[in-house]
Amino acid sequence: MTWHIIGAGAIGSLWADRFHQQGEEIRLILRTEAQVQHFKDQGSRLVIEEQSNVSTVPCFASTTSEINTPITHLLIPTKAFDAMDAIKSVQSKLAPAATIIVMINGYGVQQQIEKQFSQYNLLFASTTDGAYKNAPFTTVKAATGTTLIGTLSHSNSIKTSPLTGAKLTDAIDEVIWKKVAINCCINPITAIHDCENGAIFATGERAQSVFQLAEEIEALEHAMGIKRQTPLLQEVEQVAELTANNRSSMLQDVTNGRRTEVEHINGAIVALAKEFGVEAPCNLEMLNTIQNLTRPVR
Ligand code: KPL
Repeated sequence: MTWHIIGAGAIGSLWADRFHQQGEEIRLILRTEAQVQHFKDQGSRLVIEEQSNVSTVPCFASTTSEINTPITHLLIPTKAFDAMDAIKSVQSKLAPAATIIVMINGYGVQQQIEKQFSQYNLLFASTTDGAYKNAPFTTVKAATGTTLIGTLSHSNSIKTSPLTGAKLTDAIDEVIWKKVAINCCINPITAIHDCENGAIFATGERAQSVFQLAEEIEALEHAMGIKRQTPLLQEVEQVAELTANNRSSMLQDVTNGRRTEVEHINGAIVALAKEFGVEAPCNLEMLNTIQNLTRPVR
């Protein structure tokens, strides 16, 4: 099987490594000729660092226009705001019943993709793997998490996961929601205070914001008819403790002067709150603060 992967981001690189270990061929789809040339100049391989282990993943890379065989298996591990354009950019190269796996953060884009590309075998995945890039084609694997995969359209059920190691779920929508709820409470606090996940309760001010964010999200869940088993605050505490030394993805984006996914995280809550007639002032404050926040690159 040949896997096409959009971009050479950290999570996509981890999956390229896994595909390679299973003997599958990997083709990266890069945005520009210059990126393809850079990749070739670096030896046409991705580098994965995990503690003292370094592995390399040989891959073929091209831009979309150079693809000349239909794409049968496509992984989209992009930022939430890039996912829709990513699919559109390769649509003319997709095989009629291509399997497309969308592995993005945030909430809302998945549903838009589901609506617009329902002719394909669309799957959505959510991962707790931790990884970051420390050079253009080099990824540091920080934590092995769990990846869950499933369909949003319940009529389109699947029997086996096309991603070896990813667990099938028939409730991927709930998994995606649960993750975004946690991200809403952790990520902006870490980005605003330049702190690791473990420090979100370190001051009264931070803790107060986390409490309010969680409260607003639970009120929204109530309005939306979403039932939860565990209080959101308890889940946030658990994840913050488990990932205490992590710098959240939003903090990394802010630190590196990159666009964050806040519109698809706290922004998704703000939009839904409006739709369902509930208040979400703290989520709105996080959205505005993060949008205005840029930290010098270091
Ligand atoms: O998903 C994460 C992120 O950083 O985006 C958490 C769970 C907060 C781990 O860092």
